[in-house]
Amino acid sequence: MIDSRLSRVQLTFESISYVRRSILSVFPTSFLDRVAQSRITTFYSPIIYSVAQEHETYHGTRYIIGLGFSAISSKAVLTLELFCVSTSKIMAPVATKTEFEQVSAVQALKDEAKVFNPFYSPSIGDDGDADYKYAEFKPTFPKLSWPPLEEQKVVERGLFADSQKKSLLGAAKKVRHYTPVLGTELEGIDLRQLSNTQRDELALLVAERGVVFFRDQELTIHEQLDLARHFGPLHKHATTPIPKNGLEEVHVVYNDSSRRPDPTAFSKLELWHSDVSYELQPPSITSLKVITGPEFGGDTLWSSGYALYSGLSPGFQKYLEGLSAVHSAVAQADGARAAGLPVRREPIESVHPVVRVNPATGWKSIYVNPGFTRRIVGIPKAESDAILSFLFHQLAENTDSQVRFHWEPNSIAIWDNRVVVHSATFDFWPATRHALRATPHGEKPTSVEDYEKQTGKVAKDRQLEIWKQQGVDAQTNGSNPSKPRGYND
Ligand SMILES: O=C(O)CCC(=O)C(=O)O
Ligand SMILES: [Fe+2]
Repeated sequence: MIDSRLSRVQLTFESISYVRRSILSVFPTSFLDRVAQSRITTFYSPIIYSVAQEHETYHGTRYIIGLGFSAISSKAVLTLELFCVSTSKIMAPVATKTEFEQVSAVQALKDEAKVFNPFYSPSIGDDGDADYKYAEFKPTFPKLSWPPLEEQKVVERGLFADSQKKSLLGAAKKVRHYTPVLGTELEGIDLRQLSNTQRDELALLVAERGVVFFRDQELTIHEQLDLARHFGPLHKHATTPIPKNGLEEVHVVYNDSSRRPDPTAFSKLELWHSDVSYELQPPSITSLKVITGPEFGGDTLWSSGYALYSGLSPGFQKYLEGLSAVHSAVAQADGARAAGLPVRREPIESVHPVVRVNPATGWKSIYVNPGFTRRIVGIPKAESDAILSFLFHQLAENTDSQVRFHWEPNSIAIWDNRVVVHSATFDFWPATRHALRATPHGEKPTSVEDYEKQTGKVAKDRQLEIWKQQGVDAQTNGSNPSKPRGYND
């Protein structure tokens, strides 16, 4: 129903009562009469839009002013929007004016927005918003054709790092661990200024902590790509959008009010993934920078494959260490084609070890993910289904081994796709959220057996190593099966 959004102003107020006073001082009472006044004083839902007034300014066109309110704890955000709606599109017949006035702007937005499955990164119409600060980074899907990827040389930078990471951690104002298992924020670091020594230490820190966060990062996408190149040759995604400026190594994440997540099209479980794990050399130290984001919502979660491994019984760990699984790009490519989008490189399927060893840490991690892992090979299908389902649910449901990050514009997360899976949230529609990813290839995933043969070292369980360092004499899981189980209360 909305032909175009003419303008949008967002103001943040210290309190809700101040919003009310401001509205009263700006708008005539006749205007406010049309807005449900009770809503202004008592709104509980995060966003309430009310269509407030209409004008017939010129032939066939109505202007509608939409008022949006959102409340975040003690702060209040007021959004004023001017929509342009052509009368031909307004539901006919319009029974009464009162009825028309009750059409909420949210409904209008819903009618207008395409629903989408976020897993397939569908196309987005160009809204001609050339004034948008990051217009050159909006998504596009050029019809390109790339050959299959060949084996690439990767040098593990984490192996060059000092184990104490003094150069990097010493430069940080604060090192803030989010959970014992994963997620660390470094404050006071400017990623543009890192020396190669600090970059190597960052590689090791990310391999250890799974994901590392930075805020207020001014680095450009070119600088972000340069940093990624330090860790490995850059990956180009076969189906997801690149920015309009043509940088083929950049994966664009973009959603705005014109598209709304379709809850019937995907499950939260399948959204958990490790990026492009179907590649022969899936990514290692990957970065995502949010350039535009909602004030609240749009968080991303990561879940630790090290912790998943550590939480299993020794017999099951050993069993999984001998298995491999198929990771497939086929569904992603099919989804792109079904949406009428180009597939720039033919989809592939790769077989990777179910337990892989991170070469920087020597720690073992479960390497399967709901997004792309389809089948454990060499065992009955039913057994594969049951094991994968169990592992997927552990990744998605074990909140003790997850971390959740709330982004601000210029936040950057750098994660090790070899040892964590991640999942975005889609709770922020109709706000705009825009992010850019740089993705270096890692090594071909290494099984425990191959790692131990190649390095002469014994691959380790992260949790046991940490307990050992702390002097804790911990029993391995399931070593005392006769112990009675506790109950919830
Ligand atoms: O939007 C996000 O937070 C993450 C999207 C994603 O999975 C990715 O870019 O790898
Ligand atoms: Fe991802």
